[in-house]
Amino acid sequence: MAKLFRAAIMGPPGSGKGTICKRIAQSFDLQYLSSGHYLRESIAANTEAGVLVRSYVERSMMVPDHVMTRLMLPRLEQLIGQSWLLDGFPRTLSQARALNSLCQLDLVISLNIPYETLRERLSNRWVHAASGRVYNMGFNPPRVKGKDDVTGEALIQHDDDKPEALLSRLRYYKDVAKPVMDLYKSQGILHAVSGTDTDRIWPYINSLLSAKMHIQPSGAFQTQ
Ligand code: G5P
Repeated sequence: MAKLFRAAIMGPPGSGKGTICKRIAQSFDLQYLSSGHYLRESIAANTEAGVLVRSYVERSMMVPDHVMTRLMLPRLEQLIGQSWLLDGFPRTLSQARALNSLCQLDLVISLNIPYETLRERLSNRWVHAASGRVYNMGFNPPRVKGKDDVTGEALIQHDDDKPEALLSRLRYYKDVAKPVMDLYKSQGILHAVSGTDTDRIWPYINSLLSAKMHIQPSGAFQTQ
C-alpha cells in the first residue's frame, strides 16, 4: 500500500513558498494547504474569527498560535490517510508542537533567500485583493498592466511590502523560525535550500522530492 508523505515549506515573506508549493503540488500530486490562503478565506467570510485575523494580517503581524492551530489542524485531520504539503504552517515552535501531536512530517524544506532578493521581489509584487492572486512585474506579470488576469479588476500593492516594514518582518521571521528549524533539524527532516531564483531552486527541490518518494505510474507515491 502507498505510504503517506507529509511535507512543509518554510521561508520568509517573498521567499517563493507559494510559487514552489504550487509546482510541487502539481508535479507530485500532493494536497496543498496554504495558511495564508485559509486566513484570507476566513477574512473574506467576515466571521468573528475572520475579523480578528484581519486585524493581524493587515498589520503584517503573526496571527496568534491558538487561532492558527484552530484553523489548520481540523483541515489536516480531515486529510487522514492522504499525503499533503503545508505552506506557511507551522511558523512558531508552539505551532510545530501542535502539529507534531497530530502527525510526524517526513520532510521540511527551508528556503534561504538573500534579503536583497526578497526586497526586490516584494517591491515588485502586486496582488488582486479579493482573490489573493499574486503577480510580480518581472517574474509573472499580469497580461494587462495593473489588472487581474481573471477579473480585470485593479491590482494593489501591500504597505508591508515597503522596505522599512519588510526589514522588521524578516527579522521577526528569523527569530521565530529558528527554534522551529532546530526542532526539525533534530528530527533529521530539515533541508535548507539557498538561491536567488525559483527556477534555479526548483530542479533541486524536484530531485529532493523524487528521491524521498517513489512515484507509481498511477500517480500514487511511496516514501523510500
Ligand atoms: P502568507 O500568504 O503565507 P508570507 O508573507 O509568508 O504570506 P508571501 O509574502 O506570500 O509569504 P511567499 O509565498 O514565500 O511569500 O512567496 P511567493 O508569493 O511565492 O513569491 C513572492 C513574490 O516573488 C511573488 O510576486 C512571486 O511571483 C515572486 N517570485 C517568486 N519566485 C521568483 C523568482 O525567482 N524571481 C522573481 N523575480 N520573482 C519571484 O501569509 C500572509 C500573512 O498571514 C499570516 C501572517 O500575518 C502573514 O504575513 N500568517 C501567519 N501568522 C501566524 N502563523 C502562521 N502559520 C501564519 N501563516 C500566515
